[in-house]
Amino acid sequence: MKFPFIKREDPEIYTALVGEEKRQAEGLELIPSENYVSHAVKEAMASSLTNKYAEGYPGKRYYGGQEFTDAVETLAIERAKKLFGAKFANVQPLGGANANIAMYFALLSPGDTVLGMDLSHGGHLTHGHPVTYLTKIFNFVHYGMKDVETGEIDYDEMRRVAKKTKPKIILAGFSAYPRELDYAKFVKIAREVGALAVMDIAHIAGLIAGKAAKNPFDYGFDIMTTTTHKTLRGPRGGMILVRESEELAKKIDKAIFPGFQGGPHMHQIAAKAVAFGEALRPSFKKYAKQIIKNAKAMEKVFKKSGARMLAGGTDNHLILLDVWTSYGISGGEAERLLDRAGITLNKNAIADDTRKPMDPSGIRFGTPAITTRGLGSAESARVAELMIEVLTKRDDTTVVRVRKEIKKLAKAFPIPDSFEK
Ligand code: DSN
Repeated sequence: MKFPFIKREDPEIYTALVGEEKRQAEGLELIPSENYVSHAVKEAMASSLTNKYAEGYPGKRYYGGQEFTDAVETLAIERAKKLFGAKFANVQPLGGANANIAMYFALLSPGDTVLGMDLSHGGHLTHGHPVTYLTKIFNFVHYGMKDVETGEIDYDEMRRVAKKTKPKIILAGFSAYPRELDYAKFVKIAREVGALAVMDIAHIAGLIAGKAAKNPFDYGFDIMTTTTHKTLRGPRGGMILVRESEELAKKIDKAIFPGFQGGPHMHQIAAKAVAFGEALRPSFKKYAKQIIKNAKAMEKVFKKSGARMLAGGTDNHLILLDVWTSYGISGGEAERLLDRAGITLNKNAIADDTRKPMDPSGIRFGTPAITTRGLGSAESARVAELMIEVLTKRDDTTVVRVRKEIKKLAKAFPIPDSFEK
């Protein structure tokens, strides 16, 4: 039985936990930033390390009793460095937003400029959206796509803005963009204006670690920030990697602790170490490649049906489908319909969307979680066909029929407890 202690001690939470386990087991997860972790990762998260305070870093802590925390954090750091070809790693950020915020404060003074990707073209809130407090302190300017039908970034505009605004950081990375970036161009422009090249790899960290996508460090990027729970398939958390500068690494460490955080969440760091160990296995490379193959299989189905995808398709793990243009329904309605059919994804603005963020023109979905379950190209294509059926017919009979087929697929591909060596 799962959760025997919670069942006894807290029946209300028990009911919610069991409900969520069932929802995850019986439906298919297509939110591109979600995944399923191994039981080994879960065991680390549930370990007694949650009881421990460990402010500081291995070998230099502010509390006693650090024999095992030091071993855990050192292993996490060493594995992260190996995975990403970094000289330094800070594994303490509590999440991706924290990692980005600390990175800005480590590298910038108030009023300094950051040139990042426009949120409406796929960037992230922490890349300088006016709703964040970051914009009260730093000056964010943006670049975007030259052509939303191909996804090509406007590098000429990036250079022009960079020369005019003299940013201290040129930031690459996204949470809703389906193409690979031209990293050499980013670095060239950064060097021309004396900026640091930083990439937020949160979405594609697993693709990079699994060598299914290019590594920005190979092109001279200085720093990468990331979450650890998306394609990388670790526990919820963040991380900052520095390619080679010890001076930058020291600034980052200081910004994380004592700058922004207190006691590191050692149970999460242990889980990060376990997940990084899994990502170093040969099977992780297969998984990373298959994520892209599965996304391509879905792309093919949508392309054939004449649907409009942002950038015309995908090079990575995610697709942005313009359901408003393709099927005449809003992203919100599509999200709800597909949820009822057992397919979980999220509504998402399509570049330069004229609809509101709470009910935009598109949906965003991806293949990391279904790939972890073992679905291949044929099954991914079938999921895309079922999505089209729901989005075009929209009646209860279709929704119920598709839900049944999704449940069958989910049963045939259960969430794994562990991964191949
Ligand atoms: N919430 C994450 C995502 O879904 O992409 C980004 O922070």
